[in-house]
Amino acid sequence: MTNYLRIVLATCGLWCALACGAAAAERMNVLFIISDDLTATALSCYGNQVCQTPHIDALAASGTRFTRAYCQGTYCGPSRASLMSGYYPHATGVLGYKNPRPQIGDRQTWSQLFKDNQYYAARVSKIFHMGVPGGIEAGTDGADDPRSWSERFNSPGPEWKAAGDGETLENNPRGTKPVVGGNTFVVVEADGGDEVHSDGKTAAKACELIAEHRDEPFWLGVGFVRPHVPFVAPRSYYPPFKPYAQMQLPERVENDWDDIPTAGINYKTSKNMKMDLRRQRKAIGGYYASVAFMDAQVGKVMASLKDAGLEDNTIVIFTSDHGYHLGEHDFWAKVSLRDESAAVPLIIRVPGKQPAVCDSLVELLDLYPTVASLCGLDVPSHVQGEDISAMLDDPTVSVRDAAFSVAPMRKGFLLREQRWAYIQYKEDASGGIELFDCDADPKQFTNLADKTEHQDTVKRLQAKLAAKLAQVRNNDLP
Ligand SMILES: [Ca+2]
Repeated sequence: MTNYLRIVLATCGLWCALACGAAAAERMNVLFIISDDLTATALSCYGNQVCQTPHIDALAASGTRFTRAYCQGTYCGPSRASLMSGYYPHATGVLGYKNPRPQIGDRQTWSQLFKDNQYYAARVSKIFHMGVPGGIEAGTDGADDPRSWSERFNSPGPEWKAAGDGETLENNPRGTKPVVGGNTFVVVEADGGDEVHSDGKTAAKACELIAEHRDEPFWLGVGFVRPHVPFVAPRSYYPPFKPYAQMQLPERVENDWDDIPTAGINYKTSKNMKMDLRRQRKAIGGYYASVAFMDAQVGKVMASLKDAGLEDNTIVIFTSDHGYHLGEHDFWAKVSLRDESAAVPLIIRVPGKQPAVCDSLVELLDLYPTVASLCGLDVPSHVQGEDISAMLDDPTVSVRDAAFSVAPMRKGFLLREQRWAYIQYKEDASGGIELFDCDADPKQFTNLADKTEHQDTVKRLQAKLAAKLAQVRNNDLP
């Protein structure tokens, strides 16, 4: 009997060792890198000829790069609350700058699911909303959700107060205004190195955490705040974009605003920001320098992953919370539902999978169920996104025929199909409608919503949008 027991115990021990070893091998880490206010059009892997982003390009070349990924809200608060909670903004009602915890109760956020499954779940800097630059200057937690993390780290930085040569471009036509804080177009060519700034500190902390936690499964969120305004970067990132006069403004057409409903004129424009052509060109150069600086920080984090020997055991995601206008239609910044603002860069690299470019429509909301399923975790039933992991094996796979995004600040809704972009303002469309044929008019210059021959398409998409919104609101929340 004793011998029998010994054999049984030994067999159990061996089985446990094998099973646990196999489980550990399957427990891939997750490295989630999110930039702030980054338009895909500013990245060289998405075709930009001026702004070179070699580190993000390298990630794209070794992963799947999505060309039609859309955010669910076109500014920080709702977009981040949505992708982390798994709910669309109109499901939770988080349309502003709050975390979604009061609305979701005990339901798990994306990182919390991993934390609850024995992962080390940490964030460095901005994952849920944080005010930039104010919250970054203060080094505070912003609209964070403490239950999402095992540990969290902020990265205070000087932002617009950084020493160097600064200029306020916005609402400063006479050039008399000093460099200011807030949500303002300011460019600072900063003295000193990367480590002076929030993103330099974020990269350093992320590298440290990867080395420290290399022997346990982790979900690490790394939030860079550039290229969000103020455009602040060390001087060394500026030479490719100077003199600023060489920066090319986007193609513009006469009377472009004539067919855009009032609500569709973006909240920041060349006109209301009083930016002349010199300032517009400098805004583009300053934005690009911030992107190049952020790209260099991505490179440091990727190098630390390689140094830790974790490249073959870590899913890497790179994205932004929404896009950005750099002068298209004389629009600047975010909020708009045009492609430059509602689309996001998205790269997903899963060990063992072939690099690819995927043109299928995807949403940031899809990250939570996709990454959870890739890591073998049960996806909570509340999650409203789709599992797109099949696209990582075959980029021709499609799981949705439209992406859905909102701009609550303008009561705007976007339904983006492969061909059509349908935008309406107010739920009854009384604030106006825009319809673009993105095959014929990829830069969205001609609003077809009033054209007789397109009334069937308008009606179809209006009904489809109403059905989508009803589906979003039909959920398990009280
Ligand atoms: Ca943002």
